[in-house]
Amino acid sequence: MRILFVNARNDDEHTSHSRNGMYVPLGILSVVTYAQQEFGDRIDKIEVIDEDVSVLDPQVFARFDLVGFYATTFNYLRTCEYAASAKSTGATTVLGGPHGTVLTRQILTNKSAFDYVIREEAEIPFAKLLGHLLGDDVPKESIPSLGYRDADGSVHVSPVTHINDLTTLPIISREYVPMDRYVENYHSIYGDRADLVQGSIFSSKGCNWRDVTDGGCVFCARLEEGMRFRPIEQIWQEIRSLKENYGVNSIWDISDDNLNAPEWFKQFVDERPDDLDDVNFFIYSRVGTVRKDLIPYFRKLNVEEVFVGAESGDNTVLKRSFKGQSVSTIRRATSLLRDNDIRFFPSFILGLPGESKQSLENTYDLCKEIADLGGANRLGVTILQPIPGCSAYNQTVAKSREEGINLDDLDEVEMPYFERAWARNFTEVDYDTLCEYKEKIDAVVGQTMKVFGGRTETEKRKTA
Ligand code: B12
Ligand code: SF4
Repeated sequence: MRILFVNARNDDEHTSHSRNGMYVPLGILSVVTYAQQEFGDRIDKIEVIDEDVSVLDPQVFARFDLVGFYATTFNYLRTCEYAASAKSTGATTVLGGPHGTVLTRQILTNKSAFDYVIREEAEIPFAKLLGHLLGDDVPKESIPSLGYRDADGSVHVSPVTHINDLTTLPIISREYVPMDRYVENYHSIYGDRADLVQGSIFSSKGCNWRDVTDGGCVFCARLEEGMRFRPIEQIWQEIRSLKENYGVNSIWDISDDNLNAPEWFKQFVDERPDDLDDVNFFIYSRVGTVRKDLIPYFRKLNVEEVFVGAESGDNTVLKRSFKGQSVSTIRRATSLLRDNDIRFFPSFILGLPGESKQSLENTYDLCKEIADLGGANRLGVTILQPIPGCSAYNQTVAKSREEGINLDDLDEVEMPYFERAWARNFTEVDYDTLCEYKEKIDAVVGQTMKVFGGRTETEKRKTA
């Protein structure tokens, strides 16, 4: 069996992320590592093409029997094109990742290019599917998280979703991707950080806040329920191997919220082996969990920067977004970090529920205030995108249904429609006003800091 995994580059209409091509596709690599461990010699070869760092020539599909694709909503159309191309050479195709997880039924109904869709965490379901395809006694119906079509075209989606026990998975291998290219891309954007060799890991899955609020922040499309942690010893072992094999000296922990369980975090820091005390970290946190007692631990871990979801400078909007924080908690967290010389990267979202001219003004003021405060040298501002998997997407679909527009059966999500429909129905301003404020914030904050968060349509037209 010859297997190829593909992460297609983003569809043309979507701008790419500030960190595209700088971090390896951990999800694909985890599925590959597990498959290799379970099947060893029964697999003739496994290759990975990450189009964020390599070019894919569709002729390549002819060399493989099975092609697996990772898709978000933003590279889904290109993924469909590639899957059709792979199918035309006789390969079996499998789709995984967030888009297929949310829209499994729609995809299998509308796109014959995909033979299988695996929802959520795929290490074990993919290995079972591989067993099935290799002729082992593994009926398709028994495979958790699997969606497929029967001979008569009817769609089946397993009612059982497999949830990984994170203590049993192997360390993710990076040997399938060109590690040096991610580092080159990082240096080309962050020229002042030529000393930094970055690598990513995940220490946990899940977010407490999402669990206690039944879905969490209105824009969040992260899917896993419940909190799970990897063994601390294994995480440090993985970091050691990144350091030894690739010279990594800076870790981005992509977990949903690194301070979900402060006591776990403290233990993680305390168990850091001495030979890794020169590695630094970029971590994520909700503002509420940036606490005084954690500051010494940030120091001990060499935390370079804390990404904090500030989101808005308006309390009403924050409340309606189920964010669980207020402007004063944002101020408290940013000041605490600044006062302790720990850099932070605040991000804001425009177009939250109930957004008005006044709330946009409040956000504009808070962005300026944070820029003046010091302590951050970059800031993110985006306009809310109702992506499949988040509550804003479900609300937009439901509202459109009321208006006689059926979006329930679609697998292709036209983001400009969703963005506008969301702004029209759930905010007090129109989409153009959101763009206007994004440009205003970019302009004022951009005088002293790097601003991320994509371009508005006016800006795209200017450079077209
Ligand atoms: C790290 C990350 C990134 C990195 C990606 C680095 C890389 N090359 O992978 C960067 C910063 C570049 C990035 C960019 C973007 N991201 Co991002 N990202 C994440 C994040 C935080 C973690 C993903 C991760 O690595 N998890 C750890 C691994 C082990 O798990 P996993 O990826 O979920 O993989 C499992 C399954 O998906 C599945 N699987 C994965 N691959 C495959 C392949 C096959 C064949 C199969 C069968 C299964 C399978 O099995 C895996 C193992 O269990 C998630 C949030 C989250 N918690 O998932 C958002 C997330 C995936 N990103 C998201 C988005 C929207 C984007 C952007 C489009 C943002 C933008 N506006 O530009 C871009 C574009 C990326 C693209 N090419 O499409 C959304 C996707 C929502 C959606 N419906 O599409 C998420 C869910 C965050 C959110 N907004 O809520 N992202
Ligand atoms: S955006 Fe962050 S804090 Fe909010 S629910 Fe998602 S992971 Fe949790």
